[in-house]
Amino acid sequence: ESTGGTLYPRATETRDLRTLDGIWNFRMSPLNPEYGYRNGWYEQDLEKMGPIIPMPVPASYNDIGEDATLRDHVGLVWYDRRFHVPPWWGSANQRVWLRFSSVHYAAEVWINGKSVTYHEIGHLPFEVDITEYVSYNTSNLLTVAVDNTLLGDTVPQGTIRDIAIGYNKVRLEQSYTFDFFNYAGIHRTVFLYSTPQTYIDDVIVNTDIQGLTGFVVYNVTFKGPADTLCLVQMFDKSDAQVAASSDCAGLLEVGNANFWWPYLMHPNPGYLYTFKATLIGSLGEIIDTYSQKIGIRTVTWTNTSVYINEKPMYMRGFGMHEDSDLRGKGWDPVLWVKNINLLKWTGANAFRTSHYPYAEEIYQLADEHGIMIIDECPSVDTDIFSAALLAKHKQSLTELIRRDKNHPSVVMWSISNEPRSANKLADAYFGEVVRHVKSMDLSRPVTIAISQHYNTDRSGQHLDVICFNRYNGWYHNTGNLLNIANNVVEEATAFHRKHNKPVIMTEYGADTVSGLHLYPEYVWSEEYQVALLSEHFKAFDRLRQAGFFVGEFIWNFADFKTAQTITRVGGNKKGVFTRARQPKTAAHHLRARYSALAAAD
Ligand code: GCB
Repeated sequence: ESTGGTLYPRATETRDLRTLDGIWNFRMSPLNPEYGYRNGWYEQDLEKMGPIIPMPVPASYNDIGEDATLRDHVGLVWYDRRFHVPPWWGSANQRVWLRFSSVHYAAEVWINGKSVTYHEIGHLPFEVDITEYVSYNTSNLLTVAVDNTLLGDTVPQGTIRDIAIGYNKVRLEQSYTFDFFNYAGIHRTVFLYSTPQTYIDDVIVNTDIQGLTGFVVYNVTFKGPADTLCLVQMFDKSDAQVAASSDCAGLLEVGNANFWWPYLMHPNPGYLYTFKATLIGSLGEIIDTYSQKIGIRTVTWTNTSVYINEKPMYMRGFGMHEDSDLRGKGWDPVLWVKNINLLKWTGANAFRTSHYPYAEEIYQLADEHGIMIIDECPSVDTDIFSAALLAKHKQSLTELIRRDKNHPSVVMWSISNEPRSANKLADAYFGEVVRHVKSMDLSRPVTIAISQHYNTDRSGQHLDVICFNRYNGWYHNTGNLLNIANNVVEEATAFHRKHNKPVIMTEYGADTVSGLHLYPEYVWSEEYQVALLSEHFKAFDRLRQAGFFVGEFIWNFADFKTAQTITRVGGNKKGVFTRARQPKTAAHHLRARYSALAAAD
């Protein structure tokens, strides 16, 4: 049985943890998708059956080799490795869990030749109890088949066609409309961990505030005998216990609480408590424990404003990507600690996980630093609106909300980026998606990054906050800086008038080749990017006076890789940082604005 991998794996006094990260064996499957299956690639070591290449995990496989067929491969690839399970896990009667934090796009997993789980949709974790499949006194073979194929009902959607590559030969070509490279592989950490037979299965935390008091409404769920008891404790930063309860579900009260504040709405942003749950058996013995960091804060909204802890907030940030040289979308702590440092250096207080859920460690960093997140599901350029797509779209949100519900940094759900929402079917479709999100979480506003005209869009009426993307001075009126400020003010105002909801601009920007200087400002130059930013800043200042505008997000934080087209020079160059995370002139310009806003918070 495969579950959502709800809790981030942690070692505790009752749980052991190791990662299976490292260098795995890897083989591309030939065009025929059945080939590896028919030849039993899942039941023997890949290296015994033919040529393999070493493949780092976690990483995208695309940019590791020197061969375009690996980069552009469509269909199945196979990974395997051997691992040992500590014998004491067996003698202590522990369950053995295998958890993938993300495999893009679909994965089937075998242990010692037996299929143990299948998961579809990238960027989201899945896990399986493999206790009955593992051996303790020999090594175990772990095999993963990964399929990167995107079709009309995958999230996100794509199209596949055969293209001729010579006499009687074809290869598959994947196309998609979204603007980032469809990197694939085992993208995040693979965990092997143990729990007791009776174990904590989920912890749900919601917080509220009243004056100086914080309230934590919690629910600890477990698998095991119904008469299992709970102990719940909260500790502050200095490890002093501030609240406790012996109910598995209940309410904790923290007097004089340190609330979680965004950077820099408070001198001490990102304050986190430790929430510890313990299962206790009938003899008073400790059965299982699990700890996680939580923040006490509220998010509320009206038709003009969004509030954190009852204080109006204004988001200043970035659209981003999980993207870097060589690693593609592979989780990389070096990259992300650097990214967070750069975010804070600019004075930003927010980012959107455009256009898919990011690695869980990134949300943990954001929690600690007080960075707000608009958490986006993997549905980008949503189109066609079939029942099959709707089911999968809802599934992606089920898994996203299960995974991220306790992060104080997550202040909004984005259920799509740039859907083709002028389509008649979009109304009912997004109505249903929003209902689904609300059935899981009422504590955060729901949004979509809309690109359709406010008159033709059929999604906005379902949302709590309107986000819109617009490329004035770039795709519209290329090279013309003069109308930007007025256009932005008019469009944001029109969205607000139509829906009577708070409005955020989630994308604007200009492709910029680092080092290209052209004056007077000319497209693709650093000067043009700076000037285009300045015009948007004028609009944002006017909109803030108008009283319904709650955030600005430049596109993009850093340059990133895309599919090959004649409009992308080595990828999308709208970053204010290069792909190597060095500032373009615009980064300094943006920093001056964001820092001034931060100082006025
Ligand atoms: C958009 C998309 C984003 C693209 C960007 C661009 O509207 O949401 O994914 O990268 O435009 O630069 O074209």
